[in-house]
Amino acid sequence: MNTSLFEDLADREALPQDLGPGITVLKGFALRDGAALVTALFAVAERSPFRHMVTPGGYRMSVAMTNCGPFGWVSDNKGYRYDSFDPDTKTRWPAMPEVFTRLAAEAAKRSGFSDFVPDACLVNRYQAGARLTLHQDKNERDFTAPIVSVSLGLPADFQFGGLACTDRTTRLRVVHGDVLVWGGPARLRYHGVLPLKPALHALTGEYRFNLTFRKSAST
Ligand code: MD3
Ligand code: FE
Repeated sequence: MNTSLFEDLADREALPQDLGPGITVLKGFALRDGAALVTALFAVAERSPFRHMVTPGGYRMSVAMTNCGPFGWVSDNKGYRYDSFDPDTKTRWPAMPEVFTRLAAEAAKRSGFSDFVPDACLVNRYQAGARLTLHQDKNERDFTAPIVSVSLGLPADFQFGGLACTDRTTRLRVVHGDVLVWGGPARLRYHGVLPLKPALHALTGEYRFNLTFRKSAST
């Protein structure tokens, strides 16, 4: 039994309903598969290496990225988009590992999205200081599908805003194995990741990785 008012208040911070409708936090959902997911993502990065993409405005992103699956998210001086080819290797992105697809579908199902079939998985790699400024994920053609995020390695703090970039934001600490699903009314909410704090993780060393599973194409 939790008898302390302060503990109750502190615990409320982590409850999914506090983040608003359409957001499901599955603490530790990927823990059992953690090592397999990390091994699979290293294999993906061997074929399509991590790179720091450049924003249309000319800034080098602090987060390094790669992709797997039929489509990959890319950014360059021409804009943001999904492409079936890796611009660096000029070949198709590596296939989505089976352990990725299965985990994403299970997490979506648990969150009320019964047949989520992602066609893109963006793999983000953070090292100390790397961050993602507040943004919306709106390059996908189908906003009825959710996005599933899997955190691996070092912890990070997510920033959640509203549907307008000026809406106030709240924070959520995510650790290795945490899975977040956002869809429906939350699908276009602004979000970001605060600068990674330096530390070491047993499986990933100095890095945090995030997998985001998306349905980029319609039908
Ligand atoms: C959406 N990546 O790649 S989603 C991205 O940790 C991206 O690398 C994050 O945002 C990362 O586009 C994982 C984080 C997130 C957090 C809260 C949200 C997305 C959200 C709240 C509402 C909608
Ligand atoms: Fe995003």
